[in-house]
Amino acid sequence: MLQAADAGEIVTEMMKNRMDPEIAASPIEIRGFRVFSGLISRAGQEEMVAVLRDVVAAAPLVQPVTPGGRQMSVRMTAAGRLGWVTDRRGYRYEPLHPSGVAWPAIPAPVMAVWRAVAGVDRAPDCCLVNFYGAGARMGLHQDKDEGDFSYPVVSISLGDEALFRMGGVDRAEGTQSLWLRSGDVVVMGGAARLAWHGVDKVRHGSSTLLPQGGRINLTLRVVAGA
Ligand SMILES: O=C(O)CCC(=O)C(=O)O
Repeated sequence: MLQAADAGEIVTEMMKNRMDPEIAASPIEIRGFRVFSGLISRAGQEEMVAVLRDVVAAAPLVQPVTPGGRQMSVRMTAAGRLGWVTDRRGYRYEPLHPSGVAWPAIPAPVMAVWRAVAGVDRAPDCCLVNFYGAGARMGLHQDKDEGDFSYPVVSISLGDEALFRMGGVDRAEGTQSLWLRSGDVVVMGGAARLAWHGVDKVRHGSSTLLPQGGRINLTLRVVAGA
């Protein structure tokens, strides 16, 4: 956990990056998923989109296929030391974008969200960037390609609203759904770290953050040992 001495610095960093410290201190908990509704202000979201444009310029979005050959509806790229990729060879983390270039660094405003909510003294290795255009969704899955599940996954929503489905570690457990809005942050840690989750649908055009509509989701992950 972060030391108490860091708390003041984290609040200062939150304010600088237009997060609400009161929301950061009082998430709601659903099945172990910690939900920070409206953590990032509209101005903060706009700043984040601006820096993400640089990420996408350096490492363009790709529409990957699963190991089974099914094309995903979501387009993806990444930032950080490692990026998550999928193709016929499998799901894995790679040090290079499929084009052969290194992934860009995780932008500072995104790192600030990690520091505000992750509660661990370790930086993430990967920021997976998912872009949901009209009709895109993500099936129920577990995030389990990382080497150490003691660190949380931090998920940031920007743009159109998404119906996020949360289950348990056992796929047979029931699920519960929640509409995630732009500026919301979800932490999947502890009992929820290996919980099944997915995005059933996105209300295309429901947010004005992205001029053409669409949703960006960022997931920050520690990929220890990779
Ligand atoms: O888009 C979301 O809210 C969830 C993304 C996700 O589950 C993932 O990238 O593993």
